[in-house]
Amino acid sequence: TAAGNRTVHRPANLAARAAMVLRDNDTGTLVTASPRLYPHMWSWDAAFISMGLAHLDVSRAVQELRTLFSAQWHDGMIPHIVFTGDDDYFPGPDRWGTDDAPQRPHNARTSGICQPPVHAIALRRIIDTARRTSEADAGIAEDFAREAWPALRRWHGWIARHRMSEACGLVTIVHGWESGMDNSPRWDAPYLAVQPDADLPPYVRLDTLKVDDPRQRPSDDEYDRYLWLIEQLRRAGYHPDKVVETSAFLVGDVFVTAVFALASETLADIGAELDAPASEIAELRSWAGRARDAARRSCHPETGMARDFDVHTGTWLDTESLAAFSPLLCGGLPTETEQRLFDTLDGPGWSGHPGLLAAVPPSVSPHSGDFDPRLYWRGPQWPVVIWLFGWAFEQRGWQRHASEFRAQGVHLASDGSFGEYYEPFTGEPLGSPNQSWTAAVVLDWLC
Ligand code: 9YW
Repeated sequence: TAAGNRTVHRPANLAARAAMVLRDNDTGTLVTASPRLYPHMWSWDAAFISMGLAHLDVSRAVQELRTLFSAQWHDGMIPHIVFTGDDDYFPGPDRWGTDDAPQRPHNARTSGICQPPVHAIALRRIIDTARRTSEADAGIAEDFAREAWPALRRWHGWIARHRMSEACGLVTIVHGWESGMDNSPRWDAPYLAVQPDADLPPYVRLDTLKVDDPRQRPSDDEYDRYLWLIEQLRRAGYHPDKVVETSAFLVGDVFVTAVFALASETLADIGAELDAPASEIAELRSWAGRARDAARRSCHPETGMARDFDVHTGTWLDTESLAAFSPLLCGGLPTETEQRLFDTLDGPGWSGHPGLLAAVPPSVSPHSGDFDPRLYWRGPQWPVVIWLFGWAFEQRGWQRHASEFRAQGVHLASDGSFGEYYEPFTGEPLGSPNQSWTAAVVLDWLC
């Protein structure tokens, strides 16, 4: 059936297509983030992908996380990319130059930064899905949870040890890519201080050759800054403390902070179910508490919107992006502030904008001067982020909001193309088609 010139698939058909995308992108041990644009494993993609896989095959789902965790650095960091043999992506492992870092894993080539820590949330979702299917599946998921517990604790410990900023309490990032929201206007001001010099080795971008319209991707000027930061990380030998000392980009990220709080609490709950040592569970809950407090303190005193913090300039960043709603993920706000944030989220600047095809928040408010409906993290809607907020709402008992996000998310993706991101007014899929994490969250919404 067609609505306007947009094809709309029925739920059963949409779920079958989503499953097909995950199968097609599966190399056996990992599902690539997308077939052409991203032929490798990305850290937070792998988490979302694994919970989609759980609806098809629980053993295959845990294998996905096992592959990712086997590339964990010796210091605990989970790297943002695990490279396959394919070299059709830039920057690849040679450009990252991680082979000389003493903490790198020896069985995989990886990038040298991280991404939002959503992995414990994926594990929770896999366990819950498996428990609904069969006792055997529940056993597979729970055994894996025991196996993965030390890796996940070390990962959260790495963040707590190296990235919880004394300046603002937020979890800091040393590259916009660590936020997962690469070219968000959130980072425009901090990137001004990233000034590549003549030492930046030359390079050729491949991403712009693989999308229909390169204007849907970050600009060349932005790429120079991204590559310059990699140069700095490389020179710091990827040593976690030296990286924080030397990076020209050092920002407290309120979204990563809220995800860390939510994931730490979720991991603690899993630990309690598995009879993990009480001290380890308490430690996770204390990290969650610190992160939640920091997210609360970031809120603008009048609007209640949460903010990032530029550590180098000591300033709060008031950008109207979806990250401003991050405390709704982890809780910790006074009821009144929380209600105000919800009203803003439902209002005409966000999900309630009358022009939207699907009533879910875009990455940037259409009322903002930074809004661009076709440009990556500067306006389009991203199904994975919608999934994350919807799941958190459900955990917190906000059923109406949770089911609204699910229904509208499915509506957005019902054309069956599994776009990387969507033009919010027309629902046109943008970036890469058959993006694995989009297929995974749609499958989860439908099952
Ligand atoms: C890139 C894989 C990744 C996501 C990021 C997204 C994009 C990679 O794709 O970054 O080369 O631009 O911004 O969040 O993990 O889907």
